[in-house]
Amino acid sequence: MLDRASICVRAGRGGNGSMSFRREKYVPKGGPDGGDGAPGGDVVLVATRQLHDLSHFRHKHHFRAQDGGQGRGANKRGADGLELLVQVPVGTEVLGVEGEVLGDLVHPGQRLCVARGGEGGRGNVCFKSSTRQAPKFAERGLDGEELWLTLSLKLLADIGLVGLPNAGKSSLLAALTRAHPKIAAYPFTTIEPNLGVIYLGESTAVIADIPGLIEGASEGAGLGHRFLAHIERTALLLYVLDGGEGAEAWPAALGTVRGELGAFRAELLERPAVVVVNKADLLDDAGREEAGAFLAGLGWPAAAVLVSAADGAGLPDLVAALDEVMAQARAAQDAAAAERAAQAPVVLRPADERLETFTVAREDDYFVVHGVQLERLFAKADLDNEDAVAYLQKLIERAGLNDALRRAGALPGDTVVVGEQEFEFA
Ligand SMILES: Nc1nc2c(ncn2[C@@H]2O[C@H](COP(=O)(O)OP(=O)(O)OP(=O)(O)O)[C@@H](O)[C@H]2O)c(=O)[nH]1
Ligand SMILES: [Mg+2]
Repeated sequence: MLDRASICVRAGRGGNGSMSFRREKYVPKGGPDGGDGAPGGDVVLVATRQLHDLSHFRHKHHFRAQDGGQGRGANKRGADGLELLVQVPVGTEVLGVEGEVLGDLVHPGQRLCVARGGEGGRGNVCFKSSTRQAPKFAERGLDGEELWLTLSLKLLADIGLVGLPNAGKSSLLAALTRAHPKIAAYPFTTIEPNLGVIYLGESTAVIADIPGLIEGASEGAGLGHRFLAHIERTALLLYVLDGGEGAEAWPAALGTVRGELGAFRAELLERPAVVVVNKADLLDDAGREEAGAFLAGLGWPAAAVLVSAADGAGLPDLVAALDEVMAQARAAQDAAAAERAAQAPVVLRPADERLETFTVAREDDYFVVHGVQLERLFAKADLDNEDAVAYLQKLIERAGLNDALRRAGALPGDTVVVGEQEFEFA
């Protein structure tokens, strides 16, 4: 099961604006009629239940949306670039290069736009004014956003089975659901998570059986660490202790497992829980009594039950306990989700700024200008076109860039860098 993948997404480039003049019979000099270029398509991730892991990203890493169409004469606008939909399984978390969370796709059909298409350039008809009757330039379209993302799949199980290796977690999954996980008398039989559906009264819940946890699992010992993430989103944890190990072993076993869960995410210790001592069939009367006393003395979990995955003893009680605790846990989860939704959405992109908002910094023998709108303007400009440069000069003069450059010590002939473009200060 592939639960992590890196992909590169690239939105479409905006189409160039067109530089064109009307040509009609008997009209010797038509006015400008170059249409605008269209924006490039976005790259959008969509959650689907059709996929269950990220294996289709194993060999495909690059995703590119369509470019916007170029503007044409007769005021024709280009066609919008089509957005590219990339399907990911429900439960996919999307991380940026720094590991920051960009989004979490938890509902089927949920969408997340991860790369925005570039703006289209304006056609020359836009630059017509009373003093400029025949603008001989148009803007270029902007590149679409391009970035690397990490996709991380976390199973969306309701109940997580946790315990030391060999405690009988997979056996319980098999006894409670129709799943057929591998079961054997040695530790680390389970090497990949197994899922099963359990019927709880009116509702159903998905149980995840993960590899056994050992001391150090939260730092990567055994197999546990990679899979701890899968139980992060469960509403309820079902701790499984090995009855066959005897009463003295249970507190330590529980302590080890809770220690690792707490080291991975402290909040896992607060999660609603049910504890079972499994393999009741291996216990004599005295052992069963000890188990009863141990479970009754625990105090913290919502419920504690003595069961046997082998002969089914105690399982109806366990199902009843899971049903009850699950209902409470779901109510708590819904309340938390409502609270998160009520908080203001995170703004990932800077708000659009004005042309006058920029900074000038001297670096060695050139000057670097940063400003969202200015950079956009330069990226769209064809600096080989005299008329485009003249138009740009007017705008940057008005925005105060020339003054700012002079104040920063720029002299005629110095190089000025704006985004990816350079020009000579005049
Ligand atoms: N007698 C008895 N044996 C059990 C019971 N439950 C599980 N076992 C045995 O215990 C051993 C381990 O069972 P698994 O279900 O593979 O244990 P696990 O916790 O999934 O183990 P890992 O996947 O290695 O972490 C197997 O030999 C099972 O047959 C039970 O209720 N009674
Ligand atoms: Mg197992």
